[in-house]
Amino acid sequence: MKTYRIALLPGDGIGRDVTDAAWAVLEKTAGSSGFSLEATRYPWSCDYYLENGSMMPADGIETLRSFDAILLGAVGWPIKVPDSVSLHGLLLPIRKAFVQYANIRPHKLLPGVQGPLRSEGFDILCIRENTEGEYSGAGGRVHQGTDSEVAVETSIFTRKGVERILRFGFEQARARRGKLASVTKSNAQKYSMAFWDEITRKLSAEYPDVEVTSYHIDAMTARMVMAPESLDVVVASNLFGDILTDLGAAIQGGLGFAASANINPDRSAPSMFEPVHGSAPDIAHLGIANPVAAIWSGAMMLEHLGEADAAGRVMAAIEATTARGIGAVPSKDKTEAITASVLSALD
Ligand code: GGG
Repeated sequence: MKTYRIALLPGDGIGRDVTDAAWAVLEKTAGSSGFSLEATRYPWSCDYYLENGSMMPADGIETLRSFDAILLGAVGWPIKVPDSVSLHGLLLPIRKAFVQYANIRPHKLLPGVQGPLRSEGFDILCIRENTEGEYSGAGGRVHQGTDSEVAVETSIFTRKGVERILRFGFEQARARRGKLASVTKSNAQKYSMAFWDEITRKLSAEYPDVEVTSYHIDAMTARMVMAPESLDVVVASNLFGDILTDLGAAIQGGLGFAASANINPDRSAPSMFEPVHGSAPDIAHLGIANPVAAIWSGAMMLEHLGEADAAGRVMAAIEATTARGIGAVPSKDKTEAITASVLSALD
């Protein structure tokens, strides 16, 4: 029997609650699908930082490299560790080291979930550049604490990085409804984002079957609210993609429904799967976090591992659950009840 080795990084806050839920569903699915999953759990988190002075050990990346995939909960607990330290200490280094340059985030309404919009028939695949851009971490501060203090942070856009994420987007659009929206702010950011637009135009010649439209980020935020059904694949930079996909989560009913996959398309290193939401310290360990986004992320992991039938079974179990109204309304049902319903829908 095939066994997949999975690194589990529950992280902080509700990350721990929803990872347990997702793992229960994945294990049961594997058991009835002819493969097995073997989890190795790592406690890397803000608590780990307080004890050890870093978010993960010095050989953390090398430890993770041997796994088939990584399932992560959430990172951050700002009263313990500044958010910039926890993010740049765990999530971002993993994405960069494993060249997980495509962050895929689907936005659509699950059955029974009431979104805030009039339009219900949308199905958007946001693809966020995940290794460079505004989250490159290049910058510094001088004259700290004085009136002359200066903070500089440089966004880095490389031809290789922009071309590969756009190409990934074109391929996804080709496999879906054939429409690609490329998002920048190139009227204001006249070097980096004009460069992105230029590469979009160049690649569009290679994909004559894909209808390409370039949007400014401000226009795209309005479009996602006013006419989400007009969108198919949306490709954006690291920062813009991060922001747009919280908006995407909002139109699909809330952050508890937004799943994501950090993909290494070349498969030269493990990919990582995580709900879009953060650690939500205010509701951590109260048993009320919605595990749907984490379970859906787990389904994306199975799909990536080549277990498409099992992934489809998990999605069907999620849909059967929300269609019955369980987990469909934010904060109404307990984590345990939603998980139990998904588990029983797998029978
Ligand atoms: N579950 C992912 C998580 O912990 N998100 C918190 C966050 O702020 N992430 C920033 C990012 O995805 O770049």
